[in-house]
Formats: sequence, structure tokens, C-alpha cells
Amino acid sequence: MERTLLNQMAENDGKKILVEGRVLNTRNLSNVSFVILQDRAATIQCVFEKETGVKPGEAVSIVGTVKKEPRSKYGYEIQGETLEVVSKLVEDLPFDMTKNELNLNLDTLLDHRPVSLRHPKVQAIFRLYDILLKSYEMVMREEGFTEIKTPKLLGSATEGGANFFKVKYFEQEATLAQSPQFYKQIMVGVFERVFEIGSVFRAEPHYTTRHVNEYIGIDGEMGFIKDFRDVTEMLGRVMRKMFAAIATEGKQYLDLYGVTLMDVPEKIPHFKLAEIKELIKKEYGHVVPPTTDIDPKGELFAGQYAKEKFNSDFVFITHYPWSDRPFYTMPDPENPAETLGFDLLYKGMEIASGGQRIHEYAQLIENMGKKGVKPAGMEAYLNVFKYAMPPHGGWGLGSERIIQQILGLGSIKEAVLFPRDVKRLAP
Ligand code: AMO
Repeated sequence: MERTLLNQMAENDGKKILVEGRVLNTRNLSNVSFVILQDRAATIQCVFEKETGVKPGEAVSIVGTVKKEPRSKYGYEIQGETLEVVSKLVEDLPFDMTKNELNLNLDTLLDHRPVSLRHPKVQAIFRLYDILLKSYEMVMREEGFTEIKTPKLLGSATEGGANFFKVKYFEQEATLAQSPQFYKQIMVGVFERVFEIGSVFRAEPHYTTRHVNEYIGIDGEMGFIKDFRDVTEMLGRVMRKMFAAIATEGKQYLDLYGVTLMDVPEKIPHFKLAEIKELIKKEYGHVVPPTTDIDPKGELFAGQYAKEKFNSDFVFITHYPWSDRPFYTMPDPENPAETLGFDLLYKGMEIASGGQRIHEYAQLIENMGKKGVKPAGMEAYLNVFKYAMPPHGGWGLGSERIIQQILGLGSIKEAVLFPRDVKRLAP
């Protein structure tokens, strides 16, 4: 008998079918027993006249007849005839997986990742993540962007600072990519509009709920822009279409977390950094410490301000100071102490950085000089600016932060399959 998937019950009503999957839970009453079965497509209850002896977690193959069952939340059930365990548990599962909530502390959840990922509520995070990646690709292609994959083993750092990993590369020392920044800019000179979904490595030794040391960046870069507003407008449109797709396709996963996604507004509010700092000071009494451009608490208040005054979960903060932005960021011609660099905040957390880039060779070299950035190792990148680069700009989104914020997860690590942090290199 061919295998039938569990989302094909309606078309098989009354028929005898073969189904396969993992047992989520079992329940034995005096004259009947239930097996909740999950496969890649859905979940269903199978009813047997006697105890099956199967344990939650085991992989099984069941033959039975499909029956409408309005009392069941699945609408149908399978009247089981035979059950074969195709793969047994050799050891008991490390924790109870049969409850709706796992309720584990973060370390236990991550230490036992291969098992905890099987829990329906944990699975839902990565089902939603899958939809996010797919919709980003779809939307970017619709907007005329070409997908690229760029190297992650580099000869030099791309973002400056000291937060890069060094690795031994035969007889040389290489750096793990802190971003696809140089390559996506180079590729604007080729394809005009490009996007990438790829690994990003950051040697940031801090313990926060929003940082991991390896994450998946979703980048975009576009040429022939008038100014940075073209970039924020494009990013806004991309987010709007992406969130609409996630809300529809991901509804069953959002429901598990009790989340209803709000539409991304046609016009996301924009504030200059200096301006929003004043506003949150006036409105909420929060003063951003002078050691940072904006602190996480300041971001929360900026998000709250956008929500209260504009009913928007999103807000662009623009014109970050020249001193805080990487050397490739275009200084504001009207005020060179500021840049045409921006962040996008979602529910009070930075989910993207971006900006207009310097596209003229002389200005780029001058800016690097002022910032003390050495050109050694960046020749191929820098040379491209001798060969007529159009005005351009783009963004880098943190994919896991988007999922974290959508579902309200306590830590970004819950949105990473196998997270890497200061202490964690396994599983
Ligand atoms: P930036 O360094 O701000 O910008 O990174 C872009 C976005 O990536 C996410 N992010 C992280 N997510 C998880 N863990 C981390 N350690 C981490 N660091 C950053 C954030 C952030 O907004 N080249 C520029 C982008 C550009 O200008 O196009 C860059 O990398 O969501």
C-alpha cells in the first residue's frame, strides 16, 4: 500500500490507508486506546480497540480506515487495524514531550536539541522560519533582485572592529565573514539589484538575548538610488509583502503562540536618531547613555513611541552619527557628522541595519583615512569604485531576530536550530 499523508484525510474518507510518522502521545482507556500521530504534513488521532504498547517518540506505520469525527479537533480520525513500530526508542526520551508546552530551561532545551526540535511548538518556530526565507526570496525576485551566494572565508574583515573569527587557512590566516557587505556592493556593479541569505559570523563575547555568534543574515543591495529613502522604501515594501505571506501561510504556527501579525504600514515612520532620542526623553524620561548611539531600552521606547503615535510595529531610525557607522556609509551631505545610515526596529528591537553607501573612489579612500581603516586586503573591493559604481544602498536583516520578535521568544537562541554562543559549540 502507498503511504498517505495525514493532510489527505478528506479525500480518503471511508478508505483504508497506510500512514507513517512519529507518535506524539498515547492514551489508554479500558476498551480503547489512542495514538496521536504526526507526519511532515499534519497530526491526527488513531483509535485502536486494544492497547498498542507503542511509546511516545517512536516511529510507526499504521494501517486503518479514515472516519469523519466532528468531536476531534482534527475533524477526522483513523480507525487503526495494525500498528508496526518501524523504529523503537532504545532509551527513554530525556523529558516529557507529550505536553502542549515543553517548559524547559534554555540550556536543557538546547543541550537536547535533536529531541526538543521535534516538539510541535518548537517545530512551529522553524516552520515559520522556512516560510520567512521562502517569502523573502519570492518578494526580492519580484522586485528584480538576483540571488547571490558569496564566500564566507575571507582574507580580511568587512565590518571593521575586532569582532571577527580568525581561522587557519592552509599557510595563511583567514577571517570568517562578518557580513557579505563588500561582495554585495561589488555585485551591484554587475546585476544592479542583489540579495543574499547566508551565514554571518560575529566574535562578540557577550551574553544577551539578541546575539549569537553565527546567524543567518538576509541582505539586499540596490543600485541607481536617488538617496537612502529609496532603500528604506524598498525595505518597507519587502517587509510588508513578506509579513503578509507569513501571516497567511504561517497562521497555524502563529496560532500556537497566540500571535496575530499586524500589517506592516504603507509608510513606516522615520525619525532621525537625534530626534527620537529627544522624543523618548520627553515622552518616557529615558536618557540614552552617552556610550552608545541607542541602547536596547531606548530601542524599546522608540518602538513604543511608533506604536502609540503611528500604530506601527516598525520604525526607521536614520542619520546615525558618522563616528558609529562603518567606513562605507555615506555621510549626510547636509551634515557630515551624521550619515545616511539607518536601522529598522520591529517591536522595539533592531532587526536591520543599512544605508546609502559611498560610491565614489576618492570619497571612500578619504573616509577610510579619517576612520583609520587600512586598505590592505581590500584591494579588489576598493578597485571596483574606480570602475564607475552607481549610487547604491542596501540592508542586512537578522533573520532570527525577526522570528524572535514575531513569536515573542525570550531568547534569539530559540530561533536558531543549533545556536553558537560564547560557550556553546554543540550540538
Ligand atoms: P549589522 O552589523 O548591524 O549590519 O548587522 C545587520 C543585522 O544583523 C543582525 N545581527 C545579529 N543577529 C544575531 N546575532 C548577532 N550577533 C547579530 N549581529 C547583527 C541584526 C542587525 O540589524 N553590513 C551591515 C548591513 C548593511 O549595511 O547592509 C551589517 O552587517 O538584526
